[in-house]
Amino acid sequence: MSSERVSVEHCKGINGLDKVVLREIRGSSAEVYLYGGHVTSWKNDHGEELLFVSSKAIFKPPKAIRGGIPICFPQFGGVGSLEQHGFARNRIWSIDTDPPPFPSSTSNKTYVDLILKPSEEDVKIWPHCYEFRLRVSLGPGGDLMLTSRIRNTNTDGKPFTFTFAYHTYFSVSDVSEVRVEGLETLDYLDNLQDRERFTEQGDAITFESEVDKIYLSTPTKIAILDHEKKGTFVLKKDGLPDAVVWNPWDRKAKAMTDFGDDEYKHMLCVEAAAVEKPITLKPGTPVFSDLCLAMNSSHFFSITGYLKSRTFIK
Ligand code: TA6
Repeated sequence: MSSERVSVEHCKGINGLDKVVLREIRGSSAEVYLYGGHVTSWKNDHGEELLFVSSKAIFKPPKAIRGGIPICFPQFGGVGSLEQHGFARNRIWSIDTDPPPFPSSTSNKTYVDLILKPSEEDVKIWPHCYEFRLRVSLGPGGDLMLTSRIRNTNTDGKPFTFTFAYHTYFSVSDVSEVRVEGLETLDYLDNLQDRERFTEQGDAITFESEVDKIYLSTPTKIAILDHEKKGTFVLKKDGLPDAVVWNPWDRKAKAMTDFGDDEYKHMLCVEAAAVEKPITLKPGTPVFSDLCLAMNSSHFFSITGYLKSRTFIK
């Protein structure tokens, strides 16, 4: 292992579940559980946790971990024949010991490669063969990047179609003081009104009640401004046209057994997703979906590009 990569530690987490801890030279870190290929921690170089994980989260299959970055695949939400948000988030992933070459250099990053393939049971509920490779990397500045490479390995030449989301739970100081920029004036499907379509108003989005919206064809950059923290999360996405914004607020919070009654005040989900137009993939070339998260300790929304045009959707 090259010197940069000594900061990759394989160890046991809660309930003895396998996890990988990435540490970056300047002090930022991230934790990924093989259960769900699930990032459960991302800390900046002051050791401050940037992701929300519920104090009541259950780290035990088949329950998905409440918080961090669950991966919704091959189905987002409850629309479809599968369980809510698909099954990737409650399967045990493996370390990918022989990943194909990565398109862009990650030489200065600390990273881990995970892989998920269907079990015989999975093929019974979703009759497709695939390889889902996930690279989780931590950049020199503490940026967290998730890159998914999904390949259809059906031997019968059949394509498959899926929806997808990085269901990120951001830790915020007070959700009623947070603003989201980048989704103004866009159309969205309201999950609280049978996915009826509406158009968002022209100002930054603020929160005073339950929200569950799927914003369509959004910009690749979205900012979450946390005034109290004097910080801005910058979310960049590639290959994922939509963005979901969710906060259960008080009533739904009380109804969730793996979520604290008041925890809704300190989290906001902003999810890079492909929901409106499912992705169809023929056997062969993989499709990429990138998510890059950065936390800028300033109010000013800074634009640093991680954009890459790499979509092979047929
Ligand atoms: O992403 C928003 C959403 O689809 C909401 O409708 C809500 O159900 C949330 O996900 C959490 O879903 P979960 O299955 O993790 O309880």
